[in-house]
Amino acid sequence: MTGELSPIDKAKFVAAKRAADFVEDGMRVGLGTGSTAAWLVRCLGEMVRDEGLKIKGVPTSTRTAELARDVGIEVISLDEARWLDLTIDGADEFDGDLNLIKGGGGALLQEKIVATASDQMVVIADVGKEVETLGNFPLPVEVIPFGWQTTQALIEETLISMDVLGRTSTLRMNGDTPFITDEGNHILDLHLNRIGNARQLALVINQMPGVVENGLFIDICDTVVIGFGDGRVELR
Ligand code: ABF
Repeated sequence: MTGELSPIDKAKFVAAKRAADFVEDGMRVGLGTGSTAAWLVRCLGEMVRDEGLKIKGVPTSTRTAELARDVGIEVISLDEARWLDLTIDGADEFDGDLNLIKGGGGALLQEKIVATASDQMVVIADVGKEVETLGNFPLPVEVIPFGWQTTQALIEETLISMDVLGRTSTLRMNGDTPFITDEGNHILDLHLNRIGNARQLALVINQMPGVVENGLFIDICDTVVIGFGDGRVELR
């Protein structure tokens, strides 16, 4: 499954492989999105095929749903599962309190709903995602297309009033057209540099009309499995 991997892919793979140990027979498992989560889905597919592992997977994107079915994992919807034992997902940044920025892959809304509906959330990440303070990675905010420029202006004005360092935001594009999420929305990426009070910012952004969800995951993650390019793994 792995062949010759670059150090970054090896780091993602070993984190995913270690996190697969959290999965037990009979579990309902939230399946994350992104290249690290894709390794996890492939690992679980192997366990289903070779070890007879029986799980039901709830994917966090159409991409992950396709991959999960391809590797032989039984896929169900969140409404069928209602509650999950465990979610394993990637992240764009994590800090010492295990707070996260997610949404670089554009699936933050389903990812947050699924993670919140889980007894336990395990994040898998290469060591490059570890930061002292969140915010170097642009913060994704999912907004409805109607009046998105007005929503963007409101967000920027609010950032100024909150004295947040970086205040620019950009509409995420897919070539020449706006990126469209699985729910048919747009994404604004906020270039903040450093987020002093992530908890407060997450609440303030989510109160604005037009905002569907933001990529700050506060107090949701229980464990981070960190992979290194030399094959080492650490748990936080
Ligand atoms: C998802 O995929 C995210 O929320 C995050 O944006 C991204 C991480 O991607 P990768 O694992 O490819 O770095 O988990």
